[in-house]
Amino acid sequence: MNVSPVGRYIILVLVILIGLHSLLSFTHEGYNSATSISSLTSQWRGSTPSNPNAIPEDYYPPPPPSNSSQTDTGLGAGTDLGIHQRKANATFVMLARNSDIDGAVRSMREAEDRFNKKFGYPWVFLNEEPFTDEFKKRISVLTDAPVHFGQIPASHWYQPSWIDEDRAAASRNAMVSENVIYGGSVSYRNMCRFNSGFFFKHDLLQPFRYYWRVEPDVHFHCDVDFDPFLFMQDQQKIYGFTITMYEYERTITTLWDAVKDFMKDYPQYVSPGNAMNFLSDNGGSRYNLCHFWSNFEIADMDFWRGEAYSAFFDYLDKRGGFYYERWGDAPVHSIAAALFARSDQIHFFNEIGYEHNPYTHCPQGDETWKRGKCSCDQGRSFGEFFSSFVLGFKWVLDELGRG
Ligand SMILES: Nc1nc2c(ncn2[C@@H]2O[C@H](COP(=O)(O)OP(=O)(O)O)[C@@H](O)[C@H]2O)c(=O)[nH]1
Ligand SMILES: [Mg+2]
Repeated sequence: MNVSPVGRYIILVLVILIGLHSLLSFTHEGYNSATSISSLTSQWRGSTPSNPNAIPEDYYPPPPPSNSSQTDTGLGAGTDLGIHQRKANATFVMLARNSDIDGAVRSMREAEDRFNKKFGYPWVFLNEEPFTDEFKKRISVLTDAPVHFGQIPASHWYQPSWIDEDRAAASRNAMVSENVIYGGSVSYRNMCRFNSGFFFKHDLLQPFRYYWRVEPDVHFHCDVDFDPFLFMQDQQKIYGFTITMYEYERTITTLWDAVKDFMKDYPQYVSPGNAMNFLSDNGGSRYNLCHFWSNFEIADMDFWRGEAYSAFFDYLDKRGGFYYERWGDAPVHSIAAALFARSDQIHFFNEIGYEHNPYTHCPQGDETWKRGKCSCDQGRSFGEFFSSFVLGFKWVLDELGRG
């Protein structure tokens, strides 16, 4: 392999940095805990009996009846048969283009195999253009559950006329020249604004309260034998996630200023017991860029439809940041869930093995991983390593600043 001198330097620097990261993780307890992703989300983590956040045993199907001669019902102590006869008011939702068909089929196939063929929740597909007959045919064949295909109203999708297009174009061009991912794309901005403020207003979603967002080309690595929708409903959760991430700061330069202004203008919407400590390391003056990765969401649409979020979305929308910058639905949803709900209403679904390129969440805890017959490798969670690596730089900089 021919590597240029510059390439060699880059590889050398990377090797040194990775080595230093590993060494510091081993030798410095403070470094290790500051860079551990699990410590970031520890308030929502579960899976061990000592952690009350794990999905309660009652939500799993009872074990099959034993062959012994005892008149054993086969039901574990405390099993509530009722749970297995109830369903939540919920649906899957996927936003997709006709050209996404192959990836959409792959994602839906896995969601059906790993969960939904046992539960039969409906699917809603949305697109700003009409779905083709081919798309509908290849999707509908995958399930016995109801499937709905809807077109998004133009007013929910396209850049509004009150946006100053010259200003928006100048910002896009600047981002292109800085190689910001999707920096030049208007359709990506339409998508982020739609996912932030409009999908739950679509006619096809009106009958439903809870949704599970699925994207084309994602993977579900484990059997999900419990009903996460029912869990959300019974436990009054409003937002469920599997992966947390840092936002690219260049895309949300003024978002946190807008959030702080909103909190000043509408203090009544900021919830007691909120999760501000997930968003900020200094009580709210700076956003630490943490967010739930929203390509996976199991959440309560009534929260998005409620007074606090409606006011919040309108406030942000008026700032124009979806087009003058490139605000994503992930930080917007995450900030709202963390501020306008109690932190105990946000749930980390450790049990759901999930992958959206390039990151995977593989359930932690051997029992959970085995029970789910998971196809992911627990030891190779690149996302967690990468994030801890980035956190490592932050820790070193903070330490230098302090010193
Ligand atoms: N109908 C439609 N769906 C889109 C468009 N752009 C993105 N999507 C969907 O929006 C979701 C996020 O887009 P994706 O390209 O995966 O963005 P990324 O995950 O941030 O890289 C996926 O479900 C896409 O299928 C678009 O222009 N039209
Ligand atoms: Mg995606």
